Amino acid sequence: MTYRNLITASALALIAGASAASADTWRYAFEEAMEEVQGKFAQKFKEEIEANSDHEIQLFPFGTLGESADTMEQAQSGILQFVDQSPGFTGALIPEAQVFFVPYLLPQDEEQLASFFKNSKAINEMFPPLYEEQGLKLLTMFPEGEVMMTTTEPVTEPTDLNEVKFRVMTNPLLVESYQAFGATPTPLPWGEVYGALQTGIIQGQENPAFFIESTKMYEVTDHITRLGHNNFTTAVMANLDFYEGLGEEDQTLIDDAINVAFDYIIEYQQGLTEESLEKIMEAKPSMTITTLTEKQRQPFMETADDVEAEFLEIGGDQAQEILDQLKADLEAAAAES
Ligand code: 6CS
Repeated sequence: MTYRNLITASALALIAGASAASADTWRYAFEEAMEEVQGKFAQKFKEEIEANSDHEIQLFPFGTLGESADTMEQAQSGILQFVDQSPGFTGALIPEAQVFFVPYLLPQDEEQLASFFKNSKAINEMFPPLYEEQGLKLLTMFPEGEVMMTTTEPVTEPTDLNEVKFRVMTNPLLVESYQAFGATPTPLPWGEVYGALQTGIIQGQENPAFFIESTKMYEVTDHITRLGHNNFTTAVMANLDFYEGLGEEDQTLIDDAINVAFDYIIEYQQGLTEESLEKIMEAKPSMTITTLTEKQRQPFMETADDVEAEFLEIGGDQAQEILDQLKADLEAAAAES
């Protein structure tokens, strides 16, 4: 090799080295299994990032890094670059995020919901600074489906929840909401729910149909009740220092991948609730699925004002502004559809 070629080869090696150094590995944890909704979103995000850059995304499904409280700590400290966590758990950290547990606030119509999450000023403009105070960059929030109760005894009215120890996520307003429904709310991390139902420590829990099916909640409860009180909301965040330390190109890469994954997950969930309920009935034909009538829903709906008032008490400094904006956003989404 001539001296000149040697110099060129060394320069090329240096450039290759430099670009290899900027091909980073980013860690992303979520609260569900790989083939559940959060896992599907994460897989699409990974696919987009890896197709459009040299970066690699390492996915950590539920259980691999501990419970939700653990992954949140890891994301805040920068061990994880990305985390998916529901306000059901983040509500204790960001009081305003408890707003998602005012019953009957979110609509059931999936198109309306998708439009609300995509365009909401509360979600896209008011929540991000609140997450930033906790060292987190809020990237998106998305719905995961109608929340249903699964219980060991049938439920058609609040008195049926009397004495029922009902597992809820560790969110103070969710506790209030189940108290208002007449139950004895029992906040537990997800990993303890199956065992607690199996051993009779609790007699009920709530989740979307896909999760009731995939986590086999029907094995340890006998009745599903659809009271239309909520839709499961989740949020994807990045560690704030990590995100702010990136160049504009990488920030755009992440934002674009989030947008693609958002559209994908909305489409992925079309028909998922009914398919999941069918699978549950195939696996356990004795399971009952009861959709409460408007009249039966009435006493549950009547608790909403008190829970909303409680939100204004415990929902942080911006509770009122967030609630007002969220309602305006919901009205806009309803008008659009
Ligand atoms: O109930 C829970 O704790 C869990 N439910 C869902 C749908 N996703 C993750 C969360 O941990």
